Amino acid sequence: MTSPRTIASSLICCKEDIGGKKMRWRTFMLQRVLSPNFLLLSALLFLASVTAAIAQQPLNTLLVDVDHRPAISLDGPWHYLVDMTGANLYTPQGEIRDNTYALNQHLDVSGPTKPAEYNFATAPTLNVPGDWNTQDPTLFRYEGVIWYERNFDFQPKPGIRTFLHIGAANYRSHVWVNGKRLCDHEGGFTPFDCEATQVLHSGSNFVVIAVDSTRLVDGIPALNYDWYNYGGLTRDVSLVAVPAHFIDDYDAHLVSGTSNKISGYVHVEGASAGLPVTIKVPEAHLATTVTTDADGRAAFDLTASSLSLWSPGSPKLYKLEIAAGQDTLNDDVGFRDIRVEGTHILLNGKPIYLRGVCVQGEAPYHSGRVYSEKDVDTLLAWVHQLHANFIRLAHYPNDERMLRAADRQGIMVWSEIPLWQHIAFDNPEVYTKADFMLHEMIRRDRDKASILFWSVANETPNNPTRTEFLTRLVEQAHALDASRPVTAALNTARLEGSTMTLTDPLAQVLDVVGVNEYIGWYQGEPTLADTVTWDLPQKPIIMSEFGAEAKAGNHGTIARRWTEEYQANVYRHQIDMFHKIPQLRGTTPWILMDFRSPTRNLPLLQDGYNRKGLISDQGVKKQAFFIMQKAYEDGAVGKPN
Ligand code: GCB
Repeated sequence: MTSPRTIASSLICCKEDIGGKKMRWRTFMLQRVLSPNFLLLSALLFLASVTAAIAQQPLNTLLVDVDHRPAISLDGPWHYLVDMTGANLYTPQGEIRDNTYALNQHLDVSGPTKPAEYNFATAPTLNVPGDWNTQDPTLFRYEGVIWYERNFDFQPKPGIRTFLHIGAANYRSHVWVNGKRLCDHEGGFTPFDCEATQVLHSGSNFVVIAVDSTRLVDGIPALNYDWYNYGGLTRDVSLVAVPAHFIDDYDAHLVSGTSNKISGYVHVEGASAGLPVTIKVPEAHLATTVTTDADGRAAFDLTASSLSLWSPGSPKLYKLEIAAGQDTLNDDVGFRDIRVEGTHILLNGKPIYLRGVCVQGEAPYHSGRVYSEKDVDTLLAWVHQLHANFIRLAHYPNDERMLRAADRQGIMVWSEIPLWQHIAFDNPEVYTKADFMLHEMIRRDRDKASILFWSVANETPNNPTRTEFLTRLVEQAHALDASRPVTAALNTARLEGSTMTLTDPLAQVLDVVGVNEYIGWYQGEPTLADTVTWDLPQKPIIMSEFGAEAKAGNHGTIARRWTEEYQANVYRHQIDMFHKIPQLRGTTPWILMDFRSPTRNLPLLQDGYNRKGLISDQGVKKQAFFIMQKAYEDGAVGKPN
């Protein structure tokens, strides 16, 4: 059943052109309070025509390439108040309150007229970015609402629009600036922007963000998942200044099958027909000027005399410069061609094998959400040491730093939305949310050459409702980005006799099929891998998960579960098995590093961590790491390329 809280949010969070290429966004901006009259009107409008109702809401655009724009960082200490019952955020019906926390920042708590029992100014602080669970021991297992607040000085400039950019907040967020409700957002791993131009003033301003990490039946992910529900403002927060009309979306990709043709588009928010847009790649001596159409969109084509194509061995990035009206935007982009031909994956026209590993966004050594260059560098250094060239970012879009680093370091990436196992596929609102998350992921990261595939889901049940839902989502991913293959990880292969057969119809709509299997851990003995044969679709296959748990330093015979020896033995048998799958084009063992999970509580062995890492959360490499490393190094798995 849909919770009232979620109905409220889905009513106000919509976008204009779900299927189209235009991709304009409306974060639900409520500068009006939810008065009964307003709610009634909204409901009537909604019933009459969702599209018409949405069209009347103010437009809010998702910014892209934010790390290349001038910005005022709002990272650092924010005051916080814990709202355990959510009573200050939600009405008893689950709607957002016209509440005082957001309005009354500076309280005279001892005065006669204000009986307030809270005060941000004297409240403790949490660091942003950062999850709250690892910053305050009393919040370690907290799931619920926390109110964040901070002051900032600001000087508005004429003709400049200012957006509050939130890199990610888990799971739902409600934003006020100077007491005015600006926007709300659902989804813990993608960015959102609230336009604050109208509410900012000279001098001291304040922002209040209520973040609710409560898991929802109709959330994505839903109630149960195998990673820690880190709550809070987990990624950077900033104020981003742009001119009145600005570049809010663009694409520049190598035309498939060529080595020197670039094609793309630029969209200028607020522009109409006839605005000149200049696109340059100076190092390749490329420049063109095109003009926007009535929707503010300008398509372009460029032909270079030659280009150094991006690849793991040569991760060449070019400076891309875009100018449109008053706005300029730079980016560092690689050009490469990724496509599927028969059972092959071709990078720049050549077949590749993806020597990969799955990676969770869990910080090495100190746990918590990854948000720093240091954490990213530690994780990617281990990926290189493994002789891997590919990471499956399971199960959600990572901090943008991870993708930038992958671009620079030549590591290829599978990027996924957190549609994990049991999702309310029969709920149309959940489809809308999934579609939003897919758009947000593609919009933020389409400029990253490292990303080879978009993944729409992990381990979903094989039934018609799920298949219809995900088929639509795959079509959507293709419509939004025709330059990348689409994948998903399936765990629906079944053992019949000695054959693992995958008949899941979802595989038919995927370009690349991910197969998760745990022979030797959840299924049979490790030696089952020796006798099993695979009946898989004639498409490129990636073994997107396999492995076993072991606590680093726990030793014993290969027959003893939880030991490094047992885990290593599972890997040996898996590696031998891979030779029996002719269309295997990649392997991503589960997982690079042990990670926190609420369901992994076996004392002395798990203690709150999923221990399938090749490396412990404290950076200790287990025997399986070296098995996989050798297999990748000497080509026992995947031919070096
Ligand atoms: C899976 C899931 C992954 C889990 C893993 C496990 O199949 O995709 O999220 O963490 O198995 O360790 O059980």
